[in-house]
Amino acid sequence: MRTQVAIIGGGPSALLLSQLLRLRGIDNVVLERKTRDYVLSRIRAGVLERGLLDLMREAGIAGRMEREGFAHDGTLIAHEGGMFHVDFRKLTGHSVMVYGQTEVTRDLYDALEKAGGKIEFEVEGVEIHDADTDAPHVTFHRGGTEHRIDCDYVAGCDGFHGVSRQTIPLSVRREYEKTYPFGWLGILSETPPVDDELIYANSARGFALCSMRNANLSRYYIQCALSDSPSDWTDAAFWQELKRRLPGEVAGRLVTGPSIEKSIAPLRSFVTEPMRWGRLFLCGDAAHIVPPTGAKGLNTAASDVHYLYNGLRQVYEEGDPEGIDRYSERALARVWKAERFSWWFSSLLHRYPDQSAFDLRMQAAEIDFLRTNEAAQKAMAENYVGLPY
Ligand code: FAS
Ligand code: PHB
Repeated sequence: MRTQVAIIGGGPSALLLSQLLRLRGIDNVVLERKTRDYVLSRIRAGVLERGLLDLMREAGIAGRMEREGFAHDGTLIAHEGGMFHVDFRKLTGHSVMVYGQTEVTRDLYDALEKAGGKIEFEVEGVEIHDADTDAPHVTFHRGGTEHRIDCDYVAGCDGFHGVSRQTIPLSVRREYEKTYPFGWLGILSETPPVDDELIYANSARGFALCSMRNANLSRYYIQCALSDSPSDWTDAAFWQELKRRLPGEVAGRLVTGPSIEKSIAPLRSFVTEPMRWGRLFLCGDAAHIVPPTGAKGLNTAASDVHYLYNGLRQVYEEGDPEGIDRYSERALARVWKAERFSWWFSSLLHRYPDQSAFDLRMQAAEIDFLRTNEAAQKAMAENYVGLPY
């Protein structure tokens, strides 16, 4: 088989890139190691930045999001029993959209299948060959048969545990990492959200987040120990702990119910440089990871897709390699700002085991400054709605 762009991975980065390329007549094949249902079963991001909304419109898959998504003009931040609102719309002129990553991925799968796009599920042993030459190729096997795809370029959209980043020699790669001494225990429940807005809470017992997917599907998170597993937490224990971390007037109106999904995500900040090696381009979680506090994971994958798609379009349509030659530089400039915001927002809202009394006072002063200072709120809002591409 031959294609112009071989795309490794079948998550949101891969599917959005595939859809955009296909609309410009650039042939591509997506290689996903799991099944469609498995990919859709992973409950992940919930908040979409303006840049991703525009990309979805450009990709022609924004219809259901426009109908079913919830525009949010701000967020609530709770601390020590009090709560204040940061008004994104007033401060930046923009809002964010609450529409689950699962739904974005579903919309992309539907578009790919409707357009007759090429995706191979349940592939095994993907290997990227000769990425540092003008004639790369990819091999994989399935059901005991080896397959080869010759291509012009390879997009590594296979997430943090994928093969693409590992293909770049260690002598070329520079990796930056910070791990956090806690995780997020998240649940989905078919209950009405506790508030119209998201609520980020810093409490003496740890971080909590109240989010949602629709008027009767809520998403809640609490900071938990890394040693915890979902089975350590009954629903009753989760709800009790969540209520203890929220202001009383919020806890009092929380509607609880059985969890329909319960999982723990570790928190990590990670970046690999460069995001290009020869004709291999890393995109999304394959290149970088953020703690989910700032809702930047999926959204930063989207900005990578924007830069890579336009670079590939430029080389195929105009014969100009400028976009792909500057891909890593452009993508990383925005990635590092997302890393900074996610690290800052996580530092602001979580309780760390090694925090001194002074550290806690600094955290409280930072939250109070955000509560009382419009410039501080504007800086937070600009990052949360998404910095320009
Ligand atoms: P993905 O990891 O989504 O997709 C990679 C795909 O590649 C997967 O389908 C995988 O099966 C496939 N793959 C891997 N190796 C392969 C191989 N060798 N061959 C073929 N296929 C291969 N972000 C937020 O903004 N908010 C959140 O609340 C949030 N919560 C998260 C919770 C968890 C548990 C995790 C892991 C991430 C969370 N994220 C969140 C971040 C998440 O949304 C990612 O940023 C987003 O999935 C990135 O998309 P992709 O880059 O497509 O990577
Ligand atoms: C979610 O709804 O899953 C969500 C929202 C905001 C975040 C992280 C996760 O910062």
